[in-house]
Amino acid sequence: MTKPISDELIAEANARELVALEEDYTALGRKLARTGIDIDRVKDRIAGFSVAVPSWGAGRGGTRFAKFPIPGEPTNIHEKLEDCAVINQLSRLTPRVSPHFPWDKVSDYKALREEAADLGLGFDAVNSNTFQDQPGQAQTYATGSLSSTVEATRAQAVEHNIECIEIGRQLGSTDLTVWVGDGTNFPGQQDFARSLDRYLEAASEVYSALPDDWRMLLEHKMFEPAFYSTVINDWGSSILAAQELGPKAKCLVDLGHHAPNVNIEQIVARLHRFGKLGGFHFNDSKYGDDDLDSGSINPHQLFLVFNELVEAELNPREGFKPSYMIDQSHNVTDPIESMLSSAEAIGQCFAKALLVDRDALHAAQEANDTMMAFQALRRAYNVDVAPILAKARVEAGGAIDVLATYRASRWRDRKAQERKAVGLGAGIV
Ligand code: LRH
Ligand code: MN
Ligand code: MN
Repeated sequence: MTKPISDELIAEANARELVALEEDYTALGRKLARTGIDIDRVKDRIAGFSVAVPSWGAGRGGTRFAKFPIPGEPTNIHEKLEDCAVINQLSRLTPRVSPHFPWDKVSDYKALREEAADLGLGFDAVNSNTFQDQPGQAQTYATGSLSSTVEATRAQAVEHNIECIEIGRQLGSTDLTVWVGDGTNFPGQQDFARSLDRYLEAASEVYSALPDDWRMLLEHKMFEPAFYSTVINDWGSSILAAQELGPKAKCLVDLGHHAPNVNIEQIVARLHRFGKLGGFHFNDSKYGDDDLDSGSINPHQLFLVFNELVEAELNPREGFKPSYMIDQSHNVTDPIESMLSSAEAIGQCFAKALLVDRDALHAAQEANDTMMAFQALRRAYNVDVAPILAKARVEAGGAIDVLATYRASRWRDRKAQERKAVGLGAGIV
């Protein structure tokens, strides 16, 4: 196996932190034991937890105004995989990469899978792209894709999604994530009902091509690029479409794709209640689909989402198998550093949700003791769980201080010598 960062460097960095970590872990273990929690069991759950990283997040993002590349940025899927391997090697939380097509197109997917495996990585959900035109493409997506009024355009979008499934099979994926930007900018531009009819008919053709063990994850988004109406605009349209398509169709919740102030944790509980919670695109947002780093704006919301996920896992109803992915745009940071920090934030929220005294919470809920129900959540949220994550990491060969170790490795400087420079231009959506 190829390790991008040397084990010796990680071990040296860890040696400087180990005594302090043991002290902190022991102290936290004592504190948690007083409330009947075995810290090692929480640590074991963290050791078994993972979140996929997006191939497109490995490069510097940008806005529609500008992109500011950094030296050493990856320029193709091979270099992106290397950077993703660094994130996983240090964090031990991100063993899978979610690819996007045609952005990550190569000629040999079997070889790509082997290349990833050699770096200690597998592939997560494949993402199709029918929101941009590609050079040489027969039909334009200017009129939409799966919902376009143009039959040949819909057929092209269906074909692209089926090709993504085929690529995904070769990569070892079992989920196809479908986000369409289809929608309108003017009242009257399209008929709401007929647009959805066209989407459903085309999406059902994609659905029919899914292998038995695959899922189709429908990702809704309220607006952008369409600013008046979007075909799959919210979780309501998403779950209705998923119910119409069949049991393999589930809903994917991108945290930045909702109306401001929407109660996302309640949406999570609702989707789970009806067996339709398929997965997440984690990121954070202040205004819209900002794609900011997970937990950087509203870590409490992220905790509340994980609180619902822990509840859902305890009450599986029709199963519980959500895919966890990061979907961020790193405009002003080194993407590796952002994803290290984000994976940590996501893992911390999961750990905190595991600390909630569920018996106390449920008893308070039954007794209508509002304050004590809230305090059950508050107590868990207030715990600094960093030593649990660090301990799980170091036991799995990762770094105690992921960012300091990454900087000590001088990875980006070294890559700046080897990789060709990225061109200027607008970023991704
Ligand atoms: C759309 C989205 C979707 C795309 C990704 C690049 O805003 O969240 O998941 O595939 O961004
Ligand atoms: Mn997304
Ligand atoms: Mn988005």
